[in-house]
Amino acid sequence: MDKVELVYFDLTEGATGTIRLLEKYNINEFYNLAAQSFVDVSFDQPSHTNEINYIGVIKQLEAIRSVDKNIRFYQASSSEMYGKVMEIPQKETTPFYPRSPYAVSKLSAHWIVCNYRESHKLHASSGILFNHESPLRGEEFVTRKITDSLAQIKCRKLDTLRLGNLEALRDWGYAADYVKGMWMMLQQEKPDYYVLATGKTCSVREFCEKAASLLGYHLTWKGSKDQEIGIDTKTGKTIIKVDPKFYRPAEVDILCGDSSKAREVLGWSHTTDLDKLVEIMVEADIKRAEKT
Ligand code: F7E
Repeated sequence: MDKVELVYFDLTEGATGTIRLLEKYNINEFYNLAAQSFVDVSFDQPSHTNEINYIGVIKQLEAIRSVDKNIRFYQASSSEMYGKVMEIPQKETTPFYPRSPYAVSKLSAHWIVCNYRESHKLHASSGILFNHESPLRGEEFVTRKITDSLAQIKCRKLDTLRLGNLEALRDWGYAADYVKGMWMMLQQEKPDYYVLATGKTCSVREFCEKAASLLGYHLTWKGSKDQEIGIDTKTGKTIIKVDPKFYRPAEVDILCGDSSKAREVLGWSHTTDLDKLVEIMVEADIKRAEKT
């Protein structure tokens, strides 16, 4: 930690803020992971989302272009760009069909990075990362919301977990694997873009079942779509309720990535599968719930 220095920085500030930072710290690798990253919020805040996720990226690229074109840049592109998917699994050549202002802003940024790579010869790479999770994930995202809430229910600190669409399918991986992949991209002689994914997909419902089972629950589902409930068969207690307020105006039904290119060029592959990931998250959340 003594090698890390935290500084105040706002990527909407303008290229001059970044220029000062780049000059002061003599940076040689720049990882842009900053974003308005809540997909559902982007439907209500489309301009703000675009300002950060797209215009913010242009400002960083312009700063690098002025200070030192040898600074290597990583852009966090997103599997959300595939949206209403044109093929399964999705790879680098799959056409994009964004389904939210968030996804549109990420796609714009993806193309501007490609443009700076081609027109200004910047070493700018993008990782099209499928969902990557860990105990550090915010509770606004569904995996952490599930593991945290179920752990709290187990410790009698919460009554029920309310969720939206249980049928959405996601390719969930472990964030630590993906961070390594980002670094690998910037170690390449040539900049490029790569899909990082596990190649397996699982529904929100199945994720709930996996997490619940690790906590000693066995879920049975009852009721129609908008009023479905998840009951623990042993106790008969309702622990999950569907709440349509968490539905999105346009949903991404299925994401499943093919990271063959990353495997072949970078030598990257994931090391932690979904079952292990759920275990890591549940273990961390039960410890937290017991302490608080
Ligand atoms: O939703 C469904 C929801 O918010 C996953 C971001 O990091 O990964 C993330 O985007 C699915 C969706 O992640 C709830 O409708 C059901 O289908 O965890 P999420 P996301 O939207 O896939 C991508 C790669 C990014 O780039 C994003 O920045 O779960 N779902 N019930 C719910 N989702 C939430 N948040 N809350 C619910 O109660």
